[in-house]
Amino acid sequence: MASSKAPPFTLYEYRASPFCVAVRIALNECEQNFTPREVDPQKPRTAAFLRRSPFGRLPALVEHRPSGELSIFESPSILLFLAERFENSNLSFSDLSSKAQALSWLNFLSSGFGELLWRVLTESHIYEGEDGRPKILQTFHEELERQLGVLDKHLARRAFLAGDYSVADTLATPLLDLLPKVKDLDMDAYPHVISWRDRLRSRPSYKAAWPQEKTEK
Ligand SMILES: N[C@@H](CCC(=O)N[C@@H](CS)C(=O)NCC(=O)O)C(=O)O
Repeated sequence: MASSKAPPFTLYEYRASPFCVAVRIALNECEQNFTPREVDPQKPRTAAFLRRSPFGRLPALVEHRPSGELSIFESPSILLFLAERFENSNLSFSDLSSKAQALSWLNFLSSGFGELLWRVLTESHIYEGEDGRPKILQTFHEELERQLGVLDKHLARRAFLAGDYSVADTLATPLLDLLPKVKDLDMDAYPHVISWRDRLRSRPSYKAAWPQEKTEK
């Protein structure tokens, strides 16, 4: 029987953003319904939105509680919150050491790999042809290859970053979807990263994050 209750969460998002995709996957892993609220990143933010996400960035997750709203911004914080909030979900940590492992990889993906990927894409697509850019791009590209090499070696001996599936894999999923956009990147050099990406994409939580849409190859 359909419930008349409003979903407990509202997700303020820019649908195509990898950080917002990661939160949708996490909500699905925790089997939580949510109301999506699309925010146009080009338009000025409302005061109400800025109270929930002080820098005006997306995603922001709001939990509606009897005592009031809880707002969380920054995707790693949202993922961590959901993992702790739903202790019987696929995201919950089995013990402190698996939590520490997952957080190490989560932070690397958020500030290291994710940041680098964004720079490579920006340099190659937006500033293509400008003086001085190719050298910078080459440096970023080499670092991306180095990081993918480390990930590949790590994943040769485990199915997921921290052993079992965790929030780190959740954030990785939409970041891996960006790799085909990187020019001159030979993904065949990273077979374990490719099988990991395929394992992540085959999860129902990923498919449910893109209703009525096709997955980009
Ligand atoms: N570190 C943030 C990054 C969020 C982010 O960069 N969001 C973009 C959408 S992809 C955004 O809100 N851009 C608009 C802006 O910065 O004003 C997170 O993980 O949540």
